[in-house]
This record gives sequence, structure tokens and C-alpha cells, in this order.
Amino acid sequence: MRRLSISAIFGNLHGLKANQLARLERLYRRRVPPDKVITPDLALACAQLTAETGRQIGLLIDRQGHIESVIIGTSQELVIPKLARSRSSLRLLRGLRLVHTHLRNQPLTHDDLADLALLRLDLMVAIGIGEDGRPVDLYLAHILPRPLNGKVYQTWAKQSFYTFQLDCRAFIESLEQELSHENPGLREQIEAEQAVLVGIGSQYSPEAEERMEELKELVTSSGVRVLETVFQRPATIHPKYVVGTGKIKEVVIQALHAGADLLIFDRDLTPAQVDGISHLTELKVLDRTQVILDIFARRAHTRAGKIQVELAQLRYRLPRLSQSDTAFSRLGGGIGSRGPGETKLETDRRRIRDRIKHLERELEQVTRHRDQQRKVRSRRTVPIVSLVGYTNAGKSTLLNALTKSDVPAGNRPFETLDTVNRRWFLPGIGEAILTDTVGFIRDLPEELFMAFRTTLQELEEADLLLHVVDATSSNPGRHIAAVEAILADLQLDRIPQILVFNKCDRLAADQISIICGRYHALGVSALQEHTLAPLKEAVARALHTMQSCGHECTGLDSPILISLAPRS
Ligand SMILES: Nc1nc2c(ncn2[C@@H]2O[C@H](COP(=O)(O)OP(=O)(O)OP(=O)(O)O)[C@@H](O)[C@H]2O)c(=O)[nH]1
Ligand SMILES: [Mg+2]
Repeated sequence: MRRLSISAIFGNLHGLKANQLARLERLYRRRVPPDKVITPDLALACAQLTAETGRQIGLLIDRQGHIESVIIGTSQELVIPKLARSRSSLRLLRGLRLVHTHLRNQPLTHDDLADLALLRLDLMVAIGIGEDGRPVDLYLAHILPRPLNGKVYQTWAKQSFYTFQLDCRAFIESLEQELSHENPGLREQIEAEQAVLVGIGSQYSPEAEERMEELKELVTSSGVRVLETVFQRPATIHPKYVVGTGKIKEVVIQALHAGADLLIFDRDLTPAQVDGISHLTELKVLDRTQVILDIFARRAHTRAGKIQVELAQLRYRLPRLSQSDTAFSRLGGGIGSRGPGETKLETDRRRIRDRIKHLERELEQVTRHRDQQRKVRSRRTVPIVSLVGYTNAGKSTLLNALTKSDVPAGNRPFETLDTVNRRWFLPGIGEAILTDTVGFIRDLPEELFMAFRTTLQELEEADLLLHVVDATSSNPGRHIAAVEAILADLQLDRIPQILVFNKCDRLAADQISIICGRYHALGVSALQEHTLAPLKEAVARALHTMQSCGHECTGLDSPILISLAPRS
């Protein structure tokens, strides 16, 4: 039995007569032969209702010819109800076409075409109604298997309603075949999620390009395939859509056409923006913070690491929970459904707050244990040297090279989350401790900064910081500035620091001397043992100087850069 209740009629029912409602309701009983777009008598029934009410009438028709929804709009537009669909079919057509009436024989509008593309309808058809209340022309548009001049749909020339002919079933089948042919992965259950990245800025500067590259790396390292990157320059940030209404539709349509499941923004989205965009599309909408949180969730292995990541995730979610539960559930646990887990998503704010309190207590216990370890260390008065720097700069690799260790290092962001201490023998100094810690990133999400404060505060113990910079990065200055900003936030800029440019094996000798000269830094390669000797000497010298001048060396203006000039 199909829907027969009046409530199943969607749209503007206000002021309709009982007999009109009954006639609308009866439309559900009709059936269109699968090879026809619509039958003449069904079109006539809709035309009459349109002429009487002065409103558009729309039918969503499935491939078997059943009427899925009857919609009544205004004289100018129809609002299509939210359609359910499984995610696996997101990339092909929806299996529904919209056939609707247009007063004054008007052609398809821009909104009609946007709906066609946003909802990936099989067809968008308008039947133009004349002054006499009878169909005149038929207007049809469909999605293109591949975009043509930037357009993802094709509008046909208008045709007389009475002579129009199309084998609807055969046409949609061949369209879908072409779509999957153009993109062979479409029909398969694709393992990796696919994303379109959206950059927002006033202009596409080298910095913006760098940011997009960084986001791409972050997203890729989360196991998501990046299909395309788009950059938008809105005059003002739209409170609901980030960019303007028309622009956001274009972006969504582009993403759908590329076969994406995710739309990822390179800026933090407000709950209202996530909500607004999620209402337009079934694509998952994420922001940069969520991507970073997701990576942290994947990399956390120790108890302290896991607690800190969960804390950050919950703190990120808490304010978003109140605003819109629907948008929130669509966010899932970030990419995929990792993190605190699907069931916790449904917990109310109070339970999240309780969980936060519980985790904070647990973290305190773990930290207390670490404090004790630290006290033991400080009693031994062994100098502590800490590696800090932008993520992926090569800190762990350098720790391995300097201390003959084997901590995990890898070419992806946030490889290291937990602090590692290793003994380091330095000529003239004896035993020291070299520590490696979580890497930094520009615009570090506040929630992560808060959560990892505990880990980062361990850096307070350091006598000397080795600030490691990737010499091959396109703009090391920006990385240095991002790291220094975080060190200043943590009040660690009082600790003496040596700036170390790593990965110099990938630069020419003159480039190394220019870059090191400009930043007053030492150039090394963690992969080339012989380049490390000057660094060891500089560290030994710095520690030696500090030991001999005692406390007078500390408490100076920040940041303190150790003189790297060899003693004459
Ligand atoms: N060519 C070259 N590659 C290096 C060098 N040092 C590190 N790498 C590579 O850079 C990548 C990142 O190294 P890691 O040591 O994991 O970097 P990290 O700073 O610890 O990164 P996070 O822990 O994510 O903050 C790895 O693929 C390393 O092999 C170097 O001196 N030269
Ligand atoms: Mg590391």
C-alpha cells in the first residue's frame, strides 16, 4: 500500500479546498509506464490543479513509474522534501525524476537546475501550462556524464508537450551506464572515502596555496583520497554557508560530480555553517580541526595520548551538540567513525561533561606518575634537551640518529604524539636526556592545545630546545613563526633554543648556507651522520655555558638563541 494520507502531500497546503486535497492525494494512485516521462492524463490532472490553485504541482517518480511524492509549491517554486538514500548510491543517479508544472509556460529555472544537480535526480522536467490551463511545452534537463564547459547538466530545447517522445527508461539507463563508465570506481563499493577540499580566502596567495597543500597532506594521511581542491573568495563570510548561497551550491554540485563523500573546509566551521551546508547535501561536511582530531585519534597509542585526544574531541563536540543534533550525527566520529564512537555521539551534553571530568581526573593520575619520573630525573641533575618543531620536520628521525634509537618516524603529519626520552651521551658533558614530542602546526586547534598542554608542559623541564625546521619546506619562516607562537603560549620561549634546519641533504650547499645565515641556524641531515657533529658540539657548548653561568643564563628576553659561531 502506498502513502494515501493527506499528510503525505508535501508543501504549501494552505487554503486548499477539500476536493483539491483529495485530487492531490489521488495522484499517488497513478502509475506511469516505466518508458514514459509522464502520461498525458496525469499531466493534465496536474495542469488543472495548477490552473485552479495558481501553484506549481510536482511529482517525484521512481524508475518503476510509482509516484514517490506529491509536492505543491508556490506560483514560482517547489520545495523538494528531504530524500532518503543509502550512501553507496550517492555517486550515481537518485532513481527519481521530478516532473512539475510551471505557470505561464515558463522554462526551467536556475533553482530547478541546481536541484537536479544537488539531488542527482534522474531527470528534471517542467511542463509549461498555458493561459487555458493546459500543457503547452515540455522542458527537460539531465545530468551530464562529464561536465561540458563547466556545466554538469544539459538542458534540452523546449518541445511541444504533445509531440514530445522519449524512452525514459532506456535514456536513464544509458545515462547511468555512461556515468559509471566515465568513473569506473563509481559502481564499486569504494573503500577509501573521497573528498573535495574547499579553501576560503581573500586571494589565492602562495600562503593560501601552501595551506591547501597542508590540508591535502592532513586529509590524505587520514586515509581519505583527495579528488579536487576548490578555492573561494567570498566578499564576506556567510553565517550559514561560508560562501554565498549560489556559490555553495556550485561547490556541492562539483563535489557530487567528482564522486566525493566528504566536503572538507580549510577553516573552522561554526555549528550553524555545518548545519546550513548539511541541509543542502548528503555529503559529510568537515573542517580542518576535525581532520586533525581524526589524525590524532588514529595515532594515539599510550593511555595519556588516548585520554588527551578524547578530551579534545569531546570539547570540540560539546558546543556543537546543542546547536543541531541532526548535523552533529551526520558528522559521525569525524572521518569514518573513529574517536569516541557512534554511541557516545548520541549521549547528551551532561554525559559528555561527565566523561570530560572523568578523563581529566584520569589524565591527572597519569600525569602524577610522570611527575614522579621527572623528579627522579631532575635529582640526577642530568641536562634535558628537547626537540620541538613543526610536524614532519624530522624530530624523531633526528632523535634516532643522535641517540641510536628506533622510535617510529614517518612521512606523515603527527607521527609522534607521546613524549619519548632517550639517553644521549655528549662529549664534554656526559649523559643528557634528549626528548621528542608531538609536532606543532599552524592554527593548532584550541581543543588540542588545551588537551596536549599536559604533554607540552613537560617541555618546561628542558634546559635547551632544539627547534627543528624542515629546510625543504616552501616557506620555513611561516613554520618557525607557528612554532614560536605556540612556544610563547606555553611560556617556553624563555628556554634557550638552537634553530636546526634538517633535511639539508636535499638542498645544495649554497642554499644551505643562505638559509642558515638568514635564520642564524645550523644545517643538518638526520640521515647523514657526518652532518650531526656540529650540532652535538653546539649543544655541548650551550649546556656547558649554561652550567658555568648557572641561573644567570635563564630569565633573559625571549627567544634566546644560542650563538652558533665556533669558538676561535
Ligand atoms: N631527506 C630527508 N628526510 C628526512 C630527514 N629527517 C627526516 N626525514 C624524513 O621526514 C619524514 C618525517 O620524519 P619524522 O622524524 O617522523 O618527523 P617528526 O618531526 O618527528 O614528525 P611528527 O612526529 O609528525 O611531528 C620521514 O619520512 C623522515 O624519513 C632528513 O634529514 N632528510
Ligand atoms: Mg615525530
